Amino acid sequence: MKHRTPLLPPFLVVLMFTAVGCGNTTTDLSDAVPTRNENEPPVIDDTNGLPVLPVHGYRGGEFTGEPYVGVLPGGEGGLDPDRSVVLTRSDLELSGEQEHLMVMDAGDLDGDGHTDLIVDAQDGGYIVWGGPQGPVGPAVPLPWLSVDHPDGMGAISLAVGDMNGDGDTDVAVLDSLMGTPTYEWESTFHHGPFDREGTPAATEDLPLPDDADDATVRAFDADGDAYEDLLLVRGADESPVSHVVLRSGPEGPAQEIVGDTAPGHEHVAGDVDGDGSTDLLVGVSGIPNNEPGHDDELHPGYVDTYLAGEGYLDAEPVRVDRDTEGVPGAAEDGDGFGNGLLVGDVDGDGIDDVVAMTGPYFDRSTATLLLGGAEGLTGEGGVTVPVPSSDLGNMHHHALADYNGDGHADLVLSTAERSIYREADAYAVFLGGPDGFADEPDTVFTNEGL
Ligand SMILES: [Ca+2]
Ligand SMILES: [Ca+2]
Ligand SMILES: [Ca+2]
Ligand SMILES: [Ca+2]
Repeated sequence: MKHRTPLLPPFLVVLMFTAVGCGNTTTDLSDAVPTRNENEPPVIDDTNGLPVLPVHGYRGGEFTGEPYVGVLPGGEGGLDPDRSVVLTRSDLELSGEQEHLMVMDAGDLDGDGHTDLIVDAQDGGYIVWGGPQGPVGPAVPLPWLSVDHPDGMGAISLAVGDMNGDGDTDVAVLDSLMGTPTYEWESTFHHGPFDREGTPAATEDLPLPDDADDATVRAFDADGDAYEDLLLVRGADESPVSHVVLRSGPEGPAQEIVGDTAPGHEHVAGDVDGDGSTDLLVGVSGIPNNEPGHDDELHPGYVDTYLAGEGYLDAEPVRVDRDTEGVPGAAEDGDGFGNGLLVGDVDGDGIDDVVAMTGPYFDRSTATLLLGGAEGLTGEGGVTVPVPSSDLGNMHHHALADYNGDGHADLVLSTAERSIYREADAYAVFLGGPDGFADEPDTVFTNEGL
C-alpha cells in the first residue's frame, strides 16, 4: 500500500532520482519514511555564491522535538552549520506544534534571485520565500499545493525547473488519491513566475501517461536544450521498474514521450562523458522485494549508463558492476551495489562522476566513487569510502555538490530521514579532491546545534 511520500529527493537533498519504496517490510528503514530527492542540482546560496543544502528535521528528537525547515550553507568545511538558517513553526507563523515540516523542493519561484522553499507543513503546502539572508517567515499557503485534501488527494511529487524555456521557474505537480484501489490522480503545470501570494502566472493540465498513478516526477534536461524535461519515476514498492522520459518544449512539459529506461531502483542524471548533454544512470541493487506479488531475483548490483543522444533509451546501456575493471570489490549476490546514487564532478576534470552506495544488502556500508570520462562511466579510478557509523542511525547518501567552491564536488552522508525514531540527525562531509575522498570525513556535525 502506498503512503504519502513527497519527495524528494531529493535537492536536498537535491536532485537525483531516488525511487521511493513504499510499504516494505524489510529492514531497510530508509524506504519506510519520506525522503527527498537527493540528486537534484544544488541550490545556489543567496549570500556567498556557494550551494546550500535545504534541510528539515526536529530539534530535540522526532515526536518530542520542534520541527524545522531551513538551509545549511556551503563553506570552508563543506557545509557550515554555524551559518545555518532554520525556521520553526512559530517562525513561519504556522499553528500546531508537533506537525512535521518537510522541504518538498526548492527553486527561485518569484525570480528575485533568492532560493525559495516549497514546504509540506502537514496541514497544507506552503512557500517560504528566500531573501538575502536565506529563507524567512511567514510561510505563505499555496492553494494549488494540497497535501491534506479531504478526499485523500495529496501532492506526492513536485518537479521544479524551467520547463517551457521562458526563463521563469515552473512547477509540475503530480497529485494522487491515496487509500483507494482506483488510483486516481491528477497532474498540473504551473507557469512561473509566482507572485508573493504564491499564485502562478498560469496553470494548465499536465498530460502524463495513463500509468502515472504510482509515480513521482523529476525535472532534468534530457536533451541539452533550454527546456527542462521530466522523468516519470514509476513506483513498484521496491521492485525495479522502468521510468519514462518526457520531453518538454515551448508549450511546456510532457509534449512527447522520449522512451522508457530499463527497470531500475535508483536514478541520477549528469554528464558523465563530458559531451555537454545529460546522461541518465540507473542503479539496480539486485536485492529482491520479499513481499507477495513480486518476483525479482537476487543478483549482484550494477549501474547502467544511457549516454544522451538520439534514441539513447533504445540503445544498450553501458553497465558497471563490481567485476568491472577498476571497481573495488567483486560482484556477488546481495552486494547492493548501486543502492543509492549521487552525481557530481569530484575530481574536477569537468566531467560528472558518480557515487554508488554499496551494501551488503541495504546496509550502504561503503560509498564507491566511479569517475566519468570521455567513454562515460567506467571502473577506471574507482575508490571506496567507508561510511562512518553514528549513534544516531545508519548514514546514507545525501548530497554531492561543491559546497566549499574549490571545483570538487563534496560528498554529504547523513542519518537524516532514515530513522523513524530519530533523536537527532548526524551529517558527515567528505571534501572532494583530485584523488576523490579521504577515508575519514572532513566535517561531522549533528542538527542539535542548528
Ligand atoms: Ca525567490
Ligand atoms: Ca518557465
Ligand atoms: Ca570528473
Ligand atoms: Ca569542494
